[in-house]
Amino acid sequence: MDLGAVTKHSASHAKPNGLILQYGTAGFRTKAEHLDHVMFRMGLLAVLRSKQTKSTIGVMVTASHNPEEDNGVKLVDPLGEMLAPSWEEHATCLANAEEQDIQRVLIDISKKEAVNLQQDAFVVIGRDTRPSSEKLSQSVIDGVTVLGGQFHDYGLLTTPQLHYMVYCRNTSGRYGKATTEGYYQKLSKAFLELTKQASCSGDEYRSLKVDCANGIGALKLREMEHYFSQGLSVQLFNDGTKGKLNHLCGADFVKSHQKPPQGMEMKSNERCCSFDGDADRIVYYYHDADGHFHLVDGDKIATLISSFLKELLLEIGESLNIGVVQTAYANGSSTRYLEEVMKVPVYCTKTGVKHLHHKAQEFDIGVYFEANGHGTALFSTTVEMKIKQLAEELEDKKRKAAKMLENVIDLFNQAAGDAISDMLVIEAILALKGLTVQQWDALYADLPNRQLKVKVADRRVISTTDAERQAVTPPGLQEAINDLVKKYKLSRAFVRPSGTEDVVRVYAEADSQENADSLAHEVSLAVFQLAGGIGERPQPCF
Ligand code: 16G
Ligand code: MG
Repeated sequence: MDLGAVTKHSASHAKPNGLILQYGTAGFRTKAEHLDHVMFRMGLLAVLRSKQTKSTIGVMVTASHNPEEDNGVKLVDPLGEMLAPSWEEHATCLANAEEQDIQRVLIDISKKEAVNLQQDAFVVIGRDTRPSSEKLSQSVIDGVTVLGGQFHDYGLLTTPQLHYMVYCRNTSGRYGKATTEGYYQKLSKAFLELTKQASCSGDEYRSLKVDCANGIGALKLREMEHYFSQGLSVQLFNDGTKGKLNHLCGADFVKSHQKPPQGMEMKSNERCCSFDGDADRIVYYYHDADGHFHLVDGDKIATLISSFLKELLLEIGESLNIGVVQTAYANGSSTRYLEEVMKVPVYCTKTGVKHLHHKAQEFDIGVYFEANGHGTALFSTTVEMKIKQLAEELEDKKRKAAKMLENVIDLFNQAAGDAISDMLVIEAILALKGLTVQQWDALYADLPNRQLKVKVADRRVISTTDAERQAVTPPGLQEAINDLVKKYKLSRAFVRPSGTEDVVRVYAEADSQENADSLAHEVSLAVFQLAGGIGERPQPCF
């Protein structure tokens, strides 16, 4: 480790005075102009992690659904997973170190993690379309090279594509080719093979409007569309040629405002979907004949996918254990439907893909989705091998079902939740089952719900347990919430400190929209009073 060179280069990526950042739910995120030093230092850290794991490590420059002025960075571990928790701590430590302490922190991490500094290091880098991303990814590269790491800069990629590249490279190409071409081919081939089995090929099933949040999803979907156009035609909106990234569009906007994005022409009963700014989230929606907007969120996606997988397994005659993983934000109706009607076990974890992903790995087949549209289905290696074998051995209908399951396994990006691969799986299932978006939506009716934010002096005063469904501190808060919830029917509410913004989030659901709004408001007031609210008292805004 040439520490002299580190010090010299680090000086040109100076840390703004007094700035403290945390490696949050999905990496560092803040205003782009405050991130140059973080990028450089994450380049350094990626080299150490690569040396320690003797594998390729990924660095993604993106702030997902945040405003265009923000940016962020996250590291991708060898099998495409999120960075291990102990390294998140190292990341925070390194990002906040004063200039004169950087050498010491690097040595400390290397010692603690027994990094062999003689080992080669290889880092792959991707970035989203933000104006600041190109320069920031250069700072990552600076960090990588100053520690003697090799790198490949993929340039513009969706976040899931970078996860895919890392996974491919660390499995010697067995999973797929580590190029965008390899990604397009793998997914499109599986999609086309799967949809070939669909008996109804009516046009209404085969075209989809996609709101790309004016982000990277538009570029990549455009590159990819001719690979799968025999099976699906996509019409792209908010493709970045005019509008601003994530502004009044994208999955986060649609989910949180429960209304269509700007710039999308929706006719009644047409199937539409939105990606977020780095294309790892997807939600569906449509307008009914009366002009009412209907959101088909991550919970309904999980339901569609898990019921399809269950049917295939039944056909094949295999009893593998399927589990569905959700968070506290999952609509109560979805949990009830999954457990009571579909008879699949449902588990709840803390918010953030890494928590759901981790839990989903416990099952033969783990389907995980956040209500906001982050998710995928994971298949254990044993299951994957077994299905491939059955697809060769079985006869007739069983063989067909096994082949279809094999296609589904190939379609899901096993390295991460991926809007593009989720979209193709959903489109294939709808075509195979001959379902319209309305029929899919009608599986169950969502309970009316409301999400609000409360500003407090220090959101860390709120701590939670039971997968964020119960507040432990401050004292009295949970009791207050319990009392409020009792006032309404079919009601539920919880609060948690955000992992990406300086606010406390409030969620409430109840038997009517009015009641959900009112419960959310009352819980906000309790947070404001008991957890040190600042600024104006929360107002009823509905
Ligand atoms: C991040 C997470 C997302 C989670 C959200 C919650 C990943 C890739 N992304 O965007 O899963 O839903 O944070 O944000 O893990 P919050 O803590 O501000 O509510
Ligand atoms: Mg995202």
